[in-house]
Amino acid sequence: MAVAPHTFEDLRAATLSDVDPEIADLLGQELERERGEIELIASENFTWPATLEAAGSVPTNKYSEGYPGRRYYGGCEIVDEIEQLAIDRARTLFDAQHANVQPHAGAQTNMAVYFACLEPGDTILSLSLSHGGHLTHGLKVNFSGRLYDIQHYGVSRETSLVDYDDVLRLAKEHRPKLIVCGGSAYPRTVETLRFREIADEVGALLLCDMAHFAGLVAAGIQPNPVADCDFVTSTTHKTLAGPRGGFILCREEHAQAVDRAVFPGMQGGPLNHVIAAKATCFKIAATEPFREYQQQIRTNADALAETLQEGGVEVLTGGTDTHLLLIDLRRSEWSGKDAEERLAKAGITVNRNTIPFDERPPTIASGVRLGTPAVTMRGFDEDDIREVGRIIVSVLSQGADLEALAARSAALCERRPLYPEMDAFPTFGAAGA
Ligand code: DSN
Repeated sequence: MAVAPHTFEDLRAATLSDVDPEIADLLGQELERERGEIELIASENFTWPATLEAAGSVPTNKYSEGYPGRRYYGGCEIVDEIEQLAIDRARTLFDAQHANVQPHAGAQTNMAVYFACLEPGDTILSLSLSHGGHLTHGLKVNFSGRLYDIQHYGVSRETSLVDYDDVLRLAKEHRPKLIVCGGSAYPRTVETLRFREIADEVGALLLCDMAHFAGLVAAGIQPNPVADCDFVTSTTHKTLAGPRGGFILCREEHAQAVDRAVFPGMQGGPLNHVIAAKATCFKIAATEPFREYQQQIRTNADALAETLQEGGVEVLTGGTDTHLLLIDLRRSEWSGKDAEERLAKAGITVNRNTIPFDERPPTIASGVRLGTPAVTMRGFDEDDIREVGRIIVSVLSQGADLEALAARSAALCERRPLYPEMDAFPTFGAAGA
């Protein structure tokens, strides 16, 4: 349709660009932004065309409060099958006794676990945000910090690694009801067995938030936390490369409490279109090509850490066991904010990040967090990521020609096109027309 729709009948047949050219154009612009920048935000990824298709599908129309076979609405036969497939695939992929695939995002997964096993005022022991934790692990301005008594462990000043003896000491002192491990900016393996021993010693429950490294777990590259933990929470859109969403794995004994906490405890109607896309994401994550993709994420992360250090840029803990690493700028002339802004001018997207014992506030920060899932998804190999590392080293040097560096970033993006087939998708193809 070339002209704006005027009637109800027109609207029922119209495409997005017919109805809302402004939004269609912005979606097209976002596609071009994603294509044209080197995306190193460690929590982001470019999901598969197959999951995009599922996420943009008709179950968005369906209400289905409840769970498969136990709904409060009619007409749920098909969405029951969709959700059951997602549950079964999640359980199989991570070898879990129970899965809840309804949480809308990562924050809701942690909220549901807290609601399932804690009362307001109960004590949680978790990694502090500035040492690599997460908002929902007890930041004062977050619901978690407002509702619960939060005690934090941190990393060692010398090694920047979790000090398990100190975690045990704090656990004995504070007797938490729940210990939380995992986080958003911890580059090394989370040793869940050590946490299990500590939890058992003080009679605490254990939650691992594996949102960042779930893809590596699915591929068998990072240890699976499920056996050691009472609860495991995750998102589907980070290393796991699925749609934006969350899911919870837990032991059977907690299944009913978790399900009740999600619905009716804190969410209403599930996002059935997103649950369909989660099912597809779990199916893909069980394949050999997915394992190879995750292996390349790891190889690229190591190559990036090495190249940065060869160029004199400090990397916290000297490297990474995962997909993410932290540049430590404390001994440089730049803050995290400076670095983020300079890198953006050179065509590289990152986020500033506090590093342990940071003296700068989070809005400025002394670190930058980098991750390789998104660039690896668009096909960057070791040579490409080494070139990215050299560009970053130059950006963080005095007198860098940021325009020339941006041209080098653009050349990499051109060589490794993102979503080359996407112009065939009607929604995006019409953008800007
Ligand atoms: N905001 C995400 C991250 O960047 O790690 C975590 O929720």
